Amino acid sequence: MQLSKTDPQIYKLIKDEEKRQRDVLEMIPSENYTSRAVMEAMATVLTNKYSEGYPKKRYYQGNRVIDEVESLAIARAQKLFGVPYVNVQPHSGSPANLAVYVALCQPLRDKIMGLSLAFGGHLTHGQPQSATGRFFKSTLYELGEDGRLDFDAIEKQAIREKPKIIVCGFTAYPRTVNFRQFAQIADKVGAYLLADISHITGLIVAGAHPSPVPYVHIITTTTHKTLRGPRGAMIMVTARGLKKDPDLGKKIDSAVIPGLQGGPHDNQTAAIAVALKEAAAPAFVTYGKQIVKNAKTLASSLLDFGFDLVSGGTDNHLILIDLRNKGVNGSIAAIALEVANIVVNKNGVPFDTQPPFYPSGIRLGTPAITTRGMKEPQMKKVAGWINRVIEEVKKEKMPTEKEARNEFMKDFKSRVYKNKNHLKIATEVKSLTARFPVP
Ligand code: DSN
Repeated sequence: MQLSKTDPQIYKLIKDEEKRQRDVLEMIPSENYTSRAVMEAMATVLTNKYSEGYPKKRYYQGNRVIDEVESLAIARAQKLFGVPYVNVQPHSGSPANLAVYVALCQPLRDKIMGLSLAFGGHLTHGQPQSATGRFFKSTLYELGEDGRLDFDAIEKQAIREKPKIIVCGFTAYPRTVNFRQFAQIADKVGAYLLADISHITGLIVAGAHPSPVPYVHIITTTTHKTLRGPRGAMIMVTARGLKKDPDLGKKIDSAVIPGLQGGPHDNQTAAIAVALKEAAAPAFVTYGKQIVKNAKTLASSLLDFGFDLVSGGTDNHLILIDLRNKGVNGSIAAIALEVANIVVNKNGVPFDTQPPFYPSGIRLGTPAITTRGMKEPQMKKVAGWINRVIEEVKKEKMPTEKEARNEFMKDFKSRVYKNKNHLKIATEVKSLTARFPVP
């Protein structure tokens, strides 16, 4: 490999990361392992090209081949999702969402209504810390006490707040999203309905989650989560969207470029096209369904160990554990689990009494370990390991949030890093992951 000679430092770091990804149980629900073919498309001469504009309407010469790449990616997405319009250029999910707001909303006047980050929404669904909540007005909805969408409350809020766009789509919601109910509310108040399906795209393609296509106007998705493509994003407009606004596609194209971006990343576009072809193959249906079977098995084993799962379980690829009944903080649990080679997120839970930096829960999912071929028997093992780690962590006095931010944490962490229980589990995990190769 040329890189090992020209830049041995970076080469070594890449190899180290390759090993880390191979050794651990990668259970962050937004992560996955792309295929070799996707990575090959990423690492090509397509990275050398500029192609501002759209196929056949470019501001740069020399785009004969790139036009074909982008048109192919668009055609594959249109067919896979059954939508008339697709833009494959957003560099990632956040710019894709911003592009939709730029296309449809007047700054500081029109309102976006999305789920609050603290309840499993995303920064770009109108959070005040994000440009989407600073450049536009926003109103954030919350979940009900059962950890599920409360459509009565959402409807009342929509009638009161009159949003221009309602966002349905979440980063930490373990249940099926009822797009039809959202559509009824959006129609009642005349709002555009945007489904950000980033987390569940692969499940939708596999038929393991209902599709939003018959109900919403616009869909955004990243391409690297359950869809298993490269980092990137797409914006789609449905037939229903074009019926509401025949210019919707054109408005979104203009919002992406010249509104927000210059040139697309053409190597990324090619890799998205490859991922879409892979997702259209019958094996992907089996994959998507297995993600859900694995998550359900993991959830029921965790319940058997007395874990408190937000909403009581899962219908999709992810599980949110409220660790308060175990007396363990989510950040501390995530650190200890990583020592045991189990990689998850610390995460807030609905009605969390702790701040986001030091939240009460962890979020974990099955997309990446399912890509490795793991099935139900392995999920039961994983639940057992998680339980053993948490039982050990329970013996520690939890740092306060203030301690977690200062020197005290160094000592605490060094104890966790040397914990014999966690290290023993790390070895057991490694002997399992060694049997399930990454692509
Ligand atoms: N970072 C993604 C996630 O982990 O859910 C959302 O952008």
